Amino acid sequence: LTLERDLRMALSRDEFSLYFQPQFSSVENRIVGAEALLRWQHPQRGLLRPPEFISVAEETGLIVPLGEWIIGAACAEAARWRRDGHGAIAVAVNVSPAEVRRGGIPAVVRAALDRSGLPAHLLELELTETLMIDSSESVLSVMRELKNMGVKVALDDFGTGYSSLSYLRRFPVDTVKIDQSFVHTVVTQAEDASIVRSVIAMAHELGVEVIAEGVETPEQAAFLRRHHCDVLQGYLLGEPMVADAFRHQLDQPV
Ligand code: G
Ligand code: G
Ligand code: MN
Ligand code: NA
Repeated sequence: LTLERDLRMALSRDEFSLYFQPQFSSVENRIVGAEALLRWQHPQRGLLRPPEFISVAEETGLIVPLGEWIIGAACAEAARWRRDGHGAIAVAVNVSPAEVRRGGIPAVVRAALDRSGLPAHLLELELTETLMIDSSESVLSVMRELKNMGVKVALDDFGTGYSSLSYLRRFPVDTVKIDQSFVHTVVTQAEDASIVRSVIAMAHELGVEVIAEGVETPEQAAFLRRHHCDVLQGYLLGEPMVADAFRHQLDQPV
């Protein structure tokens, strides 16, 4: 209850911020995007990560204004990278199932793009497979609206759901993000190596881009490059960082 009360005030008190984790092209080894990750600087509890408060935000409906803030802030930041002359750096935003089910996401995205001036193709929304288990018709129509705008859709935590492959067939997905649990064991477990190789090959046949998450070792990165994974993300390449630090990293020559 106190968390709910605090959450209600957090937006007006400007306590939320976005961290950015770099995403690298595996071929060129340069930054092609960043995943925005929400943080809450709680006045007493310190820096909180989404698992500590996002479910409360969903249950109370606060996820709607919060989600609006997140998408707006992410677009504004990515528009700034572009104005600073860094070329096409995309921003990926996590959207929770509750946000999509409540509707209104396409309008929120439209407003954020208009306000920021960010080209639609530089915004990617990360949806989870849990969203697609039920409510598939309404989810499908949201995805189509986003696609018509030119916004990209990524399937997050890919491979952890019941029927990941069927989602890929049914939904208009631009990108899959191979879940960390596969990436972490890709050089030690033959089965996971097979799964990752197959997912990459299959996604490419369907014209879907592949991002590997949770890349922590040079061996994992080498495996993924060898099997033509398009984009790498993980502590090896860069941790989530405050906006200033990410901009600073963009300024560095590779
Ligand atoms: O950095 P990490 O601890 O941020 O993220 C933990 C979890 O929180 C992940 O599952 C991630 O997808 C989720 N998450 C991070 N940022 C956001 C956000 O802005 N909105 C939503 N809905 N989830 C987020
Ligand atoms: O659910 P989602 O994939 O959006 O969550 C991403 C989460 O993974 C965030 O909490 C982020 O901080 C974390 N993360 C990012 N890179 C790595 C990594 O290399 N290793 C681990 N263990 N976690 C990571
Ligand atoms: Mn994500
Ligand atoms: Na993920």
